[in-house]
Amino acid sequence: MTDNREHNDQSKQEVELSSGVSRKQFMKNIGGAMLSGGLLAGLPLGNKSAKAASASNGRGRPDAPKVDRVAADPRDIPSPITRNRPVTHDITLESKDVISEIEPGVEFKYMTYGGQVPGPMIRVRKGDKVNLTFKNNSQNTLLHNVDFHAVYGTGGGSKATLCPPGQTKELHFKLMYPGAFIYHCAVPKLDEHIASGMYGMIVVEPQEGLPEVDHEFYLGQHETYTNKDAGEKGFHELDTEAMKSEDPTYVLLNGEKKALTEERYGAMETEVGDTARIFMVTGGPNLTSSFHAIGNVWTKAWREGAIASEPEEYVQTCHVAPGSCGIFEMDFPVPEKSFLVDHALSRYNHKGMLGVIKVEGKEQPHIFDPQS
Ligand SMILES: [Cu+2]
Repeated sequence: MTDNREHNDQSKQEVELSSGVSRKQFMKNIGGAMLSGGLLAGLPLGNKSAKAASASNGRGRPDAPKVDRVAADPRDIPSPITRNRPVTHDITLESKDVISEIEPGVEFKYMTYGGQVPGPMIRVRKGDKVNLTFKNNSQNTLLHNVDFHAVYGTGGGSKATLCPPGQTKELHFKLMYPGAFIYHCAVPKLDEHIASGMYGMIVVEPQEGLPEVDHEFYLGQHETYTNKDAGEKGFHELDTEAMKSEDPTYVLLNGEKKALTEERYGAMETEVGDTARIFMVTGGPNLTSSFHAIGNVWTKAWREGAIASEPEEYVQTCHVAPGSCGIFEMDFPVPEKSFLVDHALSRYNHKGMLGVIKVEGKEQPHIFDPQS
């Protein structure tokens, strides 16, 4: 009886979470659909496009709902877990193809989980069970599925969830080990699907929970390969030749160029004296992030999201490999704008990879005194 009630309480939370995302996305789709249509025909081709056009398969601009934003809100994640008993979660994950902008004027067909990049963060506790419903939206055109690195079993569930458009599949699993893990699409052309945005994170908290912090932020890096130059206006198609050469057009944090900065949707905000935890997932499909906070340091770092291990302390730059995650804690002793970059810096300088944490508060000249 008690078990049942716990199950129901938790189910309700999860269902509200998933339907909230869907509702928000639905409204975006409606708004976007009214604004979209035939905007980009007839623009001149740059060097890269001219070259790529001759090799193009001629698909052109595909038909998918237009949305204004795919960048996941880094604060829109489930709360830390405080319970001390296992529960069962009913979780629905839906794949959605959408057209959106990598940067203003640059359209791309994203494949997503839940209409956002990275896909919704799932948060559970070691020992919990999940009843997963995977839905492939009926407006999609391709097979999709989910491979959870948090799960023991064939393909991390990718075979069990393989699903044509308009259908749903179910998978039941138990979380046997703690950590932060990627989930991603794993169909035969999996590199194309991940380069189009199909990845997210499942956090399996250890039974003792996570240390208390003032803020948590959810970030994902992936790179995409298009048939036009970065910044060239128009519809960009995925360029499989560039992908095979691992020569990306864009390297992106939360799916769009400089999404989490003041010039787009706003920086992440903290105050002097606060602490923050960053959940970082690298989708790839090919590039390893050299993740670094300019003007700051990872106070604690759990590489690979291996939260059962002791953290390393005061780490400057951490590799987050494709198909992996990192958990990083930060202190903010002085006011600043900390730039989160991939320290392979051409990815920041030329390919769009940047997020900003704004730290507000009183200057602390005994720690940092710029004398100006
Ligand atoms: Cu897929």
